[in-house]
Amino acid sequence: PGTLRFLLGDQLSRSVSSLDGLDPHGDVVVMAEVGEEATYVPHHKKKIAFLFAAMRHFADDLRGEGITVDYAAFGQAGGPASLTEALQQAVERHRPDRIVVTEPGEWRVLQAMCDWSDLFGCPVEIREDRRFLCSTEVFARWAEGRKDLRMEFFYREMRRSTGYLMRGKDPEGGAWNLDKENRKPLPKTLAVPERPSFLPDATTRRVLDTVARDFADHFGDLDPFDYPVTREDALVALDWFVENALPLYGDYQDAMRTGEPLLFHSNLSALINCGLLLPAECCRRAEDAYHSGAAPLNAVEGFIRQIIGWREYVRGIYWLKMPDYAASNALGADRPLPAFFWTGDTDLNCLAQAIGETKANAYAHHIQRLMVIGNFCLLAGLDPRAVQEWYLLVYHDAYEWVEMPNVVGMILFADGGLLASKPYAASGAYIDRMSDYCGGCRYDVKQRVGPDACPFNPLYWDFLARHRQRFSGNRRMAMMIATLDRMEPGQLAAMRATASAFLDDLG
Ligand code: FAD
Ligand code: DLZ
Ligand code: SF4
Repeated sequence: PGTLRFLLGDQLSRSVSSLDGLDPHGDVVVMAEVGEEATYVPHHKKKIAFLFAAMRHFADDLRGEGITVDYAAFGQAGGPASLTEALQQAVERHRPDRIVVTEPGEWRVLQAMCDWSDLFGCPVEIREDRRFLCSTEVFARWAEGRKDLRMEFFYREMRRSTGYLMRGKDPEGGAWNLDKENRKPLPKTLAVPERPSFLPDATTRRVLDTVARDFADHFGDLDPFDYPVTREDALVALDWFVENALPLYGDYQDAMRTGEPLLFHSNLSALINCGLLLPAECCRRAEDAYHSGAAPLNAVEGFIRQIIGWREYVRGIYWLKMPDYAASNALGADRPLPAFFWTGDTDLNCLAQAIGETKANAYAHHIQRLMVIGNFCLLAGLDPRAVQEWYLLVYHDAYEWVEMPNVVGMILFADGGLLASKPYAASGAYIDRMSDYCGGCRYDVKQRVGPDACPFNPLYWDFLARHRQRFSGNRRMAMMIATLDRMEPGQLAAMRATASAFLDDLG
């Protein structure tokens, strides 16, 4: 008997705390592919394939170090159906003195973990997840007594505590945040760098067969699959990003182009969230690129802010506000998801592109998630629970700790403004400025009334009119509310009728 170290599918890092002090002679690492995790929401096929493949490769790496790994592959007769069952079977096999785990990324899994000691009659040690640069305790202390939990203030603290892009007490270049430089539309002729492709090896091909067979009814395309699934390939992807895309990452961070899902984004989120890359090493690589002159400050600051700012901040908010956060619905939204969220089959070209790419790649970049799909969910008043479930199952990087605050707080304003100081609502003009989608759309982005009007326009004004009372006290909304109030009543009524006809047609 020694220690059982239970490693979850999103904890695939050699430096994860549950492996601290591991004795290769007496201890056993337990890993399990289980139906419950793949189906509690029916994840995109590519996400399941990615995680199972990454788990199998990680287990092989551990074995290569001489560590004993008790691994349950999906679908074996008598295999475990849930994480709890997997651990139970492992406890029966190994009779350990104790169990060590790292805290999970979801509330429901933490609840299960807290029962394990009683259930198995064995001590369970739950260790902090040190991959995050701000612990849940430190975040709670930061939040305590503050009226305003804005990301920007948190981010400055994180810059100070990590030392990234700091000159003594001051931010490199004199400003904390260079976001204003990061909103350029993409020039039509600018070429996008070609990415390396990571072709499946025999282990990954076996996983792809399993997923094709056992998860055929799940959302999304399984083929082609070319995502990194090993630590080695994850490092290649990081190097490629820093050398080829990071220099223009800032400039075109908000831009969208038909047929180019990635542009200058890193596509590292799934690798960071499952442990194959550490957030700190990604920031360090980007910072080095700035200091060596390979990437400009607006790009590097923007990238580091997403990771030590937004990423750490949403995780802090999740653990601070759960479990009640999941049920937030400040705007009383209750419309079911339209069917095209599952097919991408809609005349709204921006949504067809963003959802189509989501279906193909289990990926959409931030502005597609926020200002196209998210903006639509907000304006159309879609049910927050249904929207949460959709975002959690369609993206390869989605776990509740990161998905939920982005959905509840950032796109839906369902937490009443805890996370965002104003709703991220926009009319078609924003999408037109930042993308080439409108040129290929059957709607006219300039029109606001009638069957050919871009639906985002009437929906935007209808949204403001519906929630006028709530937003009238918000300083950041004052200009839009004033414009609404100045609008000729007949024109507003016509827009609201157009919005209403569109929403009725959604079914
Ligand atoms: P890049 O643009 O290259 O950004 C670099 C890194 O910064 C990302 O890899 C990611 O780790 C981090 N990051 C950037 N923005 C955020 C953010 N808002 N919150 C947390 N981390 C961030 N990200 C997830 O990892 N999982 C999710 O489930 C998820 N759901 C989202 C849902 C909505 C509604 C929105 C608006 C955003 C969501 N995001 C989520 C954040 C962001 O869109 C993705 O992290 C990003 O698109 C991933 O692509 P990338 O790696 O190319 O990002
Ligand atoms: C997302 C996921 C999937 C699809 N499958 C597994 C699995 O079979 N085994 C496992 O340990 N973890 C899996 N995961 C990740 C877990 O859902 C994740 O650890 C929790 O959501 C907590 O973040
Ligand atoms: Fe989207 Fe409107 Fe542009 Fe069509 S016209 S792509 S619906 S923003």
